[in-house]
Amino acid sequence: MKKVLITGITGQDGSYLAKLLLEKGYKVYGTFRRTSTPNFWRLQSLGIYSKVHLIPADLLDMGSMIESVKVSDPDEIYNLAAASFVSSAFEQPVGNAEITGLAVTKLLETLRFLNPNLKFYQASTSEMFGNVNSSFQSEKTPFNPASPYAASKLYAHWITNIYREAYGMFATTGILFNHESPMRGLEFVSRKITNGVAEISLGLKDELVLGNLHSKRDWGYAPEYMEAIYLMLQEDKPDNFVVSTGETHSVLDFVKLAFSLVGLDWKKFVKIDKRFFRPLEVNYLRGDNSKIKKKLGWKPKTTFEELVKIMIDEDVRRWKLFLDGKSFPWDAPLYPSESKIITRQSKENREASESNNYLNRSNIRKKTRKVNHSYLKKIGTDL
Ligand code: NAP
Ligand code: G4F
Repeated sequence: MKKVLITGITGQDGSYLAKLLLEKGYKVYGTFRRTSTPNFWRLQSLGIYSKVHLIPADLLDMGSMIESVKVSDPDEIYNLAAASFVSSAFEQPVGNAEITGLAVTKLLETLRFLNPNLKFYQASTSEMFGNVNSSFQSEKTPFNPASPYAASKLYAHWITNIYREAYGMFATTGILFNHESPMRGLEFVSRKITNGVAEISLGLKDELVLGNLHSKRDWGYAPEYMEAIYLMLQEDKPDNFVVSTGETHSVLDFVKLAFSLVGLDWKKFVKIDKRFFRPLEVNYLRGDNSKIKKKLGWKPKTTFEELVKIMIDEDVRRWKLFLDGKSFPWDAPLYPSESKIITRQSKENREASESNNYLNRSNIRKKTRKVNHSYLKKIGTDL
């Protein structure tokens, strides 16, 4: 049975990827952060919460990341964890650089030492293109990042390419354009709109406050993008791939469509607040997906109109459940029982230590002693 480690399994992509890989017969491990409010609603909603193996780890804590690799001993790692909200990277640029950028080098170093033969995926982003003068962005388009998040991701992207070339590691990147779903966080504009429109349509709210309506994005459907990244790691050689729909739409297009789907006029409800504008904006993104189509046979299936409808329908359904007195999964956060979490003390961890040759502590100790011994001999002394 193939084993996979997904960093950021609690996020939108992590949860869909976990579902996909479980369906493909993988043993799925995922890292999560211990927080005061548990964040397992996506895994619960997708019905896979009890099927994945959870390892507490934080990208800021290298020891915990090493531990997660050691315990899972994976064939493939998908590094999806990141501080992924662009606006908040302007608020916390240093933290973002450490989590989204530098931590990737630490992870690659860990793999270089522990298991340079496994397959590694890095979640790169179309944000790295920033504001460019090309109507489509491809793997060959020069990068011009326009946010601390994009700069951090670009560093991570380059370091992944460097490790591939310098050490021959299987290190692949996917340059994914925006992808959305009912599992998207509420802070991102797509879910903010569909959730807000759902509430308005049910009389729970009477306005939707947004920022810049004129930027354009290439919006795809998240589960399909997880198929694309899975295909990347089934290749014989590592590479960089753009994943996109090839279409672009403005935030205003999204708003108009969302309101029209519930039969309302957007102008009556949408307010603009400067609070939601960014110090620097990426105005236009549209990806050229010809490489992935040609090399991996992947292509997007869900249209923009279908995507917005999927999200609106699900948000309306959730709010109706709420009005009927039934809870959302995230109203009843479930913390995994301690027996489900693999910790440094747990049996599974101890077994992994014993069985992983490259990490067998007694082996390491023996080797160290041997090296010291011969070194001492060389310099004319011995114990
Ligand atoms: P997401 O929903 O925000 O999920 C991010 C994940 O990273 C969460 O599981 C989060 O854990 C985890 N995380 C954050 N900080 C961490 C830390 N310090 N240590 C360990 N884990 C941490 O993002 P997503 O939409 O699934 O995106 C997945 C990846 O693809 C990200 O790297 C993102 O930057 C990149 N990407 C996304 C898109 C897109 O359109 N969605 C496009 C291009 C690239 P918590 O649940 O505890 O917060
Ligand atoms: O939904 P957004 O916050 O996504 P953004 O900034 O494009 O980033 C997402 O996609 C990237 C891939 O290109 C990922 F790498 C990244 O991790 C993330 O998943 O904003 C989209 C657009 C922006 O132009 C923003 O200014 O919507 C505009 N917008 C207008 N009003 C708003 C709002 N964005 C948010 N979040 N909230 C608003 O009220």
